[in-house]
Amino acid sequence: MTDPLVNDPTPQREHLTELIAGLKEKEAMQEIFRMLASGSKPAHVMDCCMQGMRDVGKQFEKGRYFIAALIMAGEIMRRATLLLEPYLPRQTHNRAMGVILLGTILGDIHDLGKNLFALLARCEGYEVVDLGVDVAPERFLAEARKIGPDLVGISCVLSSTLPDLKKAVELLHGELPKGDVNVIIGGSYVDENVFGHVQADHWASDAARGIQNCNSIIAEKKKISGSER
Ligand code: B12
Repeated sequence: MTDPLVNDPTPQREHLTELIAGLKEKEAMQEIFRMLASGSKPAHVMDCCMQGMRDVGKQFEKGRYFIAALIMAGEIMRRATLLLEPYLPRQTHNRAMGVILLGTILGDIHDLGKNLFALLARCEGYEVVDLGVDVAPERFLAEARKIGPDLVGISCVLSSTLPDLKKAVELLHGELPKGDVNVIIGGSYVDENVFGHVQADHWASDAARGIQNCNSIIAEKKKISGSER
């Protein structure tokens, strides 16, 4: 069976992408309604939105868009996520799948990707404790000690935050009992190189893959604790 959250690797460029790239908020919302009503998968609609957001970023880099455009794009994406939410499949477990402590790293106030990951994680049955944005490495550690999560998810979009991302992972690995907590990092700045540099346990290029990783980590944890009994 195909996973409704994971998309085809090469989605076509759609009208919705153009609308978001052009910051056409009203038309973009209408297009999302139209796509969902005509049976498009939520994951596909989300991919179109993400592509539009990347285009906004490129225009900003080229100096064709300014900060106001980033703010508008952020608002469009927030509304798009609200429209998509009712269409996401929800798991109903008696017990939570596990607990994820989540936040965006210090210095970074981007939260749309983190919120999307939190939304998908809750749909999957996880309990998510969201610390918000601009979270210091020490706070990740203090909250992890208090809550005892199965996983810590850290979102990172800005390159300037790399030292704090590394510090957060080091603190969590160094100060908590070995193997207690798995750290998963994500966000548009995170790639294989960043992952290697900060030495987190897992990384994901998008939220849906992040959830798949979390499921594998939890399944592995359950296998280990079962064989230790
Ligand atoms: C919208 C936006 C903003 C909005 C954010 C609004 C908000 N509430 O989040 C505002 C206006 C605040 C903003 C500000 C800035 N921004 Co900005 N912004 C963007 C933009 C256009 C879109 C980001 C976005 O929301 N994408 C949609 C979400 C859904 O995607 P995402 O974050 O990648 O998340 C997905 C995955 O990465 C993953 N994921 C995310 N987190 C996690 C966590 C885990 C655990 C997992 C598993 C997965 C995961 O799941 C998500 C869904 O698949 C990007 C362009 C881009 N290419 O991304 C620039 C961009 C990120 N911004 C940029 C910059 C430079 C800035 C500013 C410094 C601009 C300025 N001069 O002030 C400030 C920094 C403010 C700060 N201190 O954080 C640069 C960053 C460059 C870099 N690598 O350092 C970018 C790339 C634009 C560019 N090309 O230059 N920005």
